[in-house]
Amino acid sequence: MVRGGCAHDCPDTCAWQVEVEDGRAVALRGDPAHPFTRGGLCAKVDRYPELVYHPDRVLHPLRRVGAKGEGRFERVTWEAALDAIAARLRDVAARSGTEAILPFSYAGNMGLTQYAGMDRRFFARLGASRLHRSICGDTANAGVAATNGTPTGIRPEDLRHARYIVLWGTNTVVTNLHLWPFVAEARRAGARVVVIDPLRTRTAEAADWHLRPRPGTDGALALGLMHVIVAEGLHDADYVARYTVGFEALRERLAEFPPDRVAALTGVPAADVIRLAREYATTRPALIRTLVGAEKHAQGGMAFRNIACLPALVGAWRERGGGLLHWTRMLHTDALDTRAVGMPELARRPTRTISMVQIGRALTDPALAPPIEALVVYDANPAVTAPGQGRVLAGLAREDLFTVVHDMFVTDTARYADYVLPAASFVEQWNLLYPWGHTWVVLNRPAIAPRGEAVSNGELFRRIAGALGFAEPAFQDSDEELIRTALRRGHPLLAGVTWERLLAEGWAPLALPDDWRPFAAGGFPTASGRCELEAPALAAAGLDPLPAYVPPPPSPWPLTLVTPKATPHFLNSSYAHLPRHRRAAGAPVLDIHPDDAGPRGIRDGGRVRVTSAAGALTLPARVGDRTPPGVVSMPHGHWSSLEAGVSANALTSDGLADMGGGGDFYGTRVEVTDIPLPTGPPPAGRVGRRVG
Ligand SMILES: Nc1nc2c(c(=O)[nH]1)N[C@H]1C(S)=C(S)[C@@H](COP(=O)(O)OP(=O)(O)OC[C@H]3O[C@@H](n4cnc5c(=O)[nH]c(N)nc54)[C@H](O)[C@@H]3O)O[C@H]1N2
Ligand SMILES: Nc1nc2c(c(=O)[nH]1)N[C@H]1C(S)=C(S)[C@@H](COP(=O)(O)OP(=O)(O)OC[C@H]3O[C@@H](n4cnc5c(=O)[nH]c(N)nc54)[C@H](O)[C@@H]3O)O[C@H]1N2
Ligand SMILES: [Mo]
Repeated sequence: MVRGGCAHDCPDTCAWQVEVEDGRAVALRGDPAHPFTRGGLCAKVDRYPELVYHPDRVLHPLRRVGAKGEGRFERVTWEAALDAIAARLRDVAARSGTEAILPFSYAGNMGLTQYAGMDRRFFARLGASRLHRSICGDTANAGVAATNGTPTGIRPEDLRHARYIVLWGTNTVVTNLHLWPFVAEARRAGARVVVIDPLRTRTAEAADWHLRPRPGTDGALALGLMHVIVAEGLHDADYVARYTVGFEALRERLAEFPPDRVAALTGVPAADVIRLAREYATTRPALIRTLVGAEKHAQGGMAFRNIACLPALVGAWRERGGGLLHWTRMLHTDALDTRAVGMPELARRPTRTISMVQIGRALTDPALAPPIEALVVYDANPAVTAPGQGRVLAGLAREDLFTVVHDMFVTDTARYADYVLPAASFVEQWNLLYPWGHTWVVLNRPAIAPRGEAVSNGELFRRIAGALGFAEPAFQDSDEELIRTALRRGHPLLAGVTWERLLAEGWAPLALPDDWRPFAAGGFPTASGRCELEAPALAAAGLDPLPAYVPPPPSPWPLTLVTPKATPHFLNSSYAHLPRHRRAAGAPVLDIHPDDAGPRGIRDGGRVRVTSAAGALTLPARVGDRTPPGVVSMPHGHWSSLEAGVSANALTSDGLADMGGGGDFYGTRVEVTDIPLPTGPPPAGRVGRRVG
């Protein structure tokens, strides 16, 4: 048995144990002793050896022999691949400068060692363009931090103490499974569970009460709640006076958001706004749980900024289990020596930054100087996961673009690669996991040797650095050494979190006090040291310093498309190509409300055409109340190559949110039209084609 943990981009970061027989990983189970994940794994990874030994795994370097996108490759040696890659990178650098080279990575592997280690050292030293890795969480975090100075809220286990739980734009049962037992525990003790989500998700179905704002209107809903709380004197005047700034200015702003107007803006009935405000303000401890659902909108940052004002207004931070539960990663990055791991000082000069959300634009922008001529993709599958897929694919198809993809499979992105390099699976590599959904550091140690010629991200960039002749000792550190480096800083939160303990036990908690209430008595890490109901720093960034919501301009497209993580069987686009997972998830369908289906002549099960400014696709409709009127939805993650182009991002907008550099793609505007069934005689072409 070898101890490890899951490096997927997921708040749960499960600790697991791998059973190994004759050098083969035969089974995987959750570590029952781990206090947060408690022995459970999810439907994605509970049979992880299926992925490790999958016949489609890339086990050797591949060179493209077909057209871009076609997916035809031949096997080459590592030496040949590295020589060719080094030669091409040198060539691009000589012709157009090193900024013509762009890394594209996200959190396919989100352990510190493999997410932001040797790769960061390599691209800093190379002088490549930087990637703004902002597709997930940055907008939400910027919004929460605008109010509280940090995205960090309470410890997730303390949710069990809450008696009023608002799951705001998060589908806990599907996306954050291991938090659900804590919700259930609180509920057994009498907690009420409220879900705020336009869609009727599995989590909404499991809640006591489901409120359905129109997508992108949470900022207005939060203002409406604050209006009622202050108008009825339900706020905690003592907490507000001691630990916040800007209450009087906020009160004036709230006058603009009475329940009737908020109902008109959000679609949530005024009576429900009032009731939620009263229940939230008068039940203790009251907890709001957010992740990222409400961020992917034009005003997503402001929505989180507004939501984050609520706990301070009612003094919810005072009680254990009260406040905001949002993000724990910052505690880990504060504690670990992430700088010593990534070594940003290897960069000799500043270089430009490209937004990952707008990678399609960057790859196709004729005005971008220098253009991106070489792209190195790892830990990501942007052909499926980046918004505005049409432009992304057009960019990847450019004949003058040199693309290297490091992955375990020939993904839809890898189909466009000049070289595909084999990546190690989680059970084949070292990693230090620093979760964004709990406060336990988890060590992953390799259980088996990498299959074939697969290598970890760390080893990949050591090899490319070697091929380019980078002589700095920074490029000699092993993956294990990077882990020891991260732990070396002596930060108080790492008291007891040692390499030796992690090796022996697999995981260890950040050293937080047992009864940890971060803002029970103020102490917000803002400029003022208080919770900033009015935030002057926002004004400096050209944003409203007060909680705000501005109705969006009218759109020519009548419906809003939300494309969430809807199945427990996919992790973004990962697993969406494995037959068992694909079958379990089912083929994509478009959820549409009868009020929208009826006038369009759309029937349940009938095929529909969905069109947006970015693209169009055809799929079956499911008519019902999973979406409210005006909103349609299809799941995210399906591969275009496997689903005849039915991949959510074919439709999505690649605009930016107001803060943090995230996207606005959950607010994509679309139209849906019925595709009539063929009727009458068969088409002329087929008539008379009888043989004989
Ligand atoms: N099974 C599974 N689990 C996953 C993932 C996965 O792909 N599959 N992905 C992982 C990743 S990368 C992440 S970031 C997390 C994300 O975890 P979540 O944030 O929980 O997931 P999302 O599906 O992005 O969004 C949650 C909900 O927000 C709703 N939503 C959309 N727009 C709005 C809005 O304007 N207001 C409100 N109130 N709600 C809105 C959507 O309908 C959706 O149900 O999940 C992680 N866990
Ligand atoms: N429409 C729509 N678009 C979305 C979202 C949505 O809900 N709707 N969600 C957004 C969010 S929140 C996120 S986080 C992004 C996620 O977008 P991505 O980060 O692109 O996520 P994945 O699709 O999981 O792709 C990760 C890839 O990394 C590979 N991988 C895994 N481990 C390793 C490793 O150790 N090394 C290397 N080199 N590769 C590895 C996997 O095989 C997989 O192909 O998608 C975003 N896009
Ligand atoms: Mo994400």
